[in-house]
Amino acid sequence: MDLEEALSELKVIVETVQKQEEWRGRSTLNLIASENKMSPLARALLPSDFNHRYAEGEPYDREYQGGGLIDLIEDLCIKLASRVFNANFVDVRPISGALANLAVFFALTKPGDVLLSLSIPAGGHISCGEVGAAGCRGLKVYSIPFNHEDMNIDLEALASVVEKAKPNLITLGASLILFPHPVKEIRKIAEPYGTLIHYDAAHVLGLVAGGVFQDPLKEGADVVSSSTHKTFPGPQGGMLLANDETLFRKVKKAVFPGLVSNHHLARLPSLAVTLLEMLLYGKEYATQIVRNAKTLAKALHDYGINVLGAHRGFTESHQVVFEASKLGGGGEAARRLEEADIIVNRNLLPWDAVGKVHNPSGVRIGTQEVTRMGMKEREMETIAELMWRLLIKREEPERIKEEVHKLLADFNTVRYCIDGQDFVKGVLKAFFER
Ligand code: DSN
Repeated sequence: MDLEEALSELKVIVETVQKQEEWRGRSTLNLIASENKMSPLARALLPSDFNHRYAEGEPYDREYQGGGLIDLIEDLCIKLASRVFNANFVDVRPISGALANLAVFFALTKPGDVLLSLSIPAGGHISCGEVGAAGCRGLKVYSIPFNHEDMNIDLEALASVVEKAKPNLITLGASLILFPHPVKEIRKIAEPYGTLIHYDAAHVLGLVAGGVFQDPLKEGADVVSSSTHKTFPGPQGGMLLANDETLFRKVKKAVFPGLVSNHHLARLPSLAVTLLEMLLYGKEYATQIVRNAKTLAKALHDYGINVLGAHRGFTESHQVVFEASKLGGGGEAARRLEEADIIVNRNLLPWDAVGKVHNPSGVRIGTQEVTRMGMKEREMETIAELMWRLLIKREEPERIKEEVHKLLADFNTVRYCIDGQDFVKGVLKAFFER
């Protein structure tokens, strides 16, 4: 390759990043339930020299010299997370939620063991199925029975599956989760068989931090795994929490030296900032996320859209899910919404066959990012109206897009974060001058 060719490729790379900033960063209504925006300070600290360094091991016990400063930051992350989640033990080294799940499977099971988890259509994450991390560990996976009406776990049916399958581990928590899972009740069902309870909190971690959803550890989960960038608005990464030291020692060993060597250090200062911000503003933020989800769900329902969970108040989380068969399917509806710069994802619903993945029946929406940008109940009603006009009244996407941009113009600042202090202003100024 000569320099001229390299420069032309370079131009594509740089322009693509700029376009992403301009389009997804500023010009779309982001309603993907697994995304969020970091605070300006967390974002400013992300591209630091920690990107270039190694720190295998644990704080103050590393394989490399030169790690004193990351020790300080990682130790702070652990202490802050322990406070936010009321957990005796924390590991922030998994670099993703799926890897945190794999660490749990490696620590607490052996090949051939039985795992009960939710199927993907019922909301289970791919890593908890045989096609994902659980299968990589050689686990036999059986589905947790799910009540389609209540959009929650069917406890009676579960009790009989547990009796027959005698699982080694049950994974709760989900990627499609409208209501808290009955952790306490499931622990009672599982206890006689010595079954451990794992809760994947990736989607609801910010709600747990804000105290507005269930507290899985308190309710009886032995270990909680998570990513750190959905309702919890931190950098992309993973986390593990537990209260029992013997169990957690196994989990930590699965992380290192098991699955992670260097754990992508540059995200940790941003994680520490996010934990601090959640200690300050987490309750207010999480409360508004759920209020917004309920308002959006009801408004869509009032427009005749088939929103799930109606008889239970639609949702207790950040998610709103609707059935889109009459709108051409979830894939078709999501594509039409994207034409108007409204970004959602198509989603399998509990009664869908897994093979229906390209045009499943559902659409999943998350309110955490628009809430982060300051939107409240009134804006949720506007969003529902725009969706109705686009999907049901079949107005032109270009026309709706203009209104989406008008709405976004008033919501271009990340809220619920530390931003006014001179010290923070100085950091941000330095970041933008870099
Ligand atoms: N599959 C992602 C989601 O729920 O969107 C999480 O990894």
